[in-house]
Amino acid sequence: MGVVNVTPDSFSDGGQYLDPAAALAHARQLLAEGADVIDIGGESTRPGAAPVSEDAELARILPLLEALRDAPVPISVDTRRARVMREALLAGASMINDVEALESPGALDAVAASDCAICLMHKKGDPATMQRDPQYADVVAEVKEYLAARIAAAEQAGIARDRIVIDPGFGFGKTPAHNLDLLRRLDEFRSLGVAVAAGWSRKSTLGVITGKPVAERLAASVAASLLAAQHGAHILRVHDVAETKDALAVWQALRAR
Ligand code: 7PJ
Repeated sequence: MGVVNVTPDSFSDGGQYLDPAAALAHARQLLAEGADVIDIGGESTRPGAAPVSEDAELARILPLLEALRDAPVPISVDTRRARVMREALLAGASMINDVEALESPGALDAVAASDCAICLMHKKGDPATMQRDPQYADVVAEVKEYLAARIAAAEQAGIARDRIVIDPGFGFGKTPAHNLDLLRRLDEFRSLGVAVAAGWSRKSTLGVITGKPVAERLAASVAASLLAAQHGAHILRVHDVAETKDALAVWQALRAR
């Protein structure tokens, strides 16, 4: 899953693709590199991000969705808001990626009313404050219990299981130690019986591990994505599609014998 942020403030590529033409060119680039899904975001959810109005979020993503209507792969929209979900689905999105796991008012119904795929992500707290000393007794157990409950809520609302993806939400209210525990034990999420997604690309835990700023985290991001795949992830949410695919190809060549 290749990330296209149409935001002025996303932590790794904020501002680069705010211009619709630049965002479209970037999406086409990720498609050429072999992305299997494009994930479009119009609201930054990074720690400390400023909120954006619904209208502004829609104004950012709708032109890109229209331009990608003929894309050969599913287009996902990263949003927490029911109205944005509904409009995005009308404009051709076939997946919703929600860092609030359909908790906002009307979100379950907006997704249930369509046949789109849905990624339910765990986060602890709000983006503004979530990195202030997050605490868990057992981070894997707590995140898994939350995602199991959200799968149940989605099914209750009429969303079939085979439409659902879960994501432990690396970096969303988690310390580096929590993120590493979740990665080490990622395969335990597979027992929930739905596809598992993982997003490590350029995240701050990689900066803590390598001591490098966000612009220099490519190798660490590729390594973390490969490890996530080896630990059971089905979908990797990444900024650097070509490099990640090369790493996966080496692993797959090793396995195919
Ligand atoms: C994630 C996400 C993630 C899913 C962001 C960033 C911060 N959606 N949206 N998983 N992260 N499903 O781009 O690093 O990890 S926003």
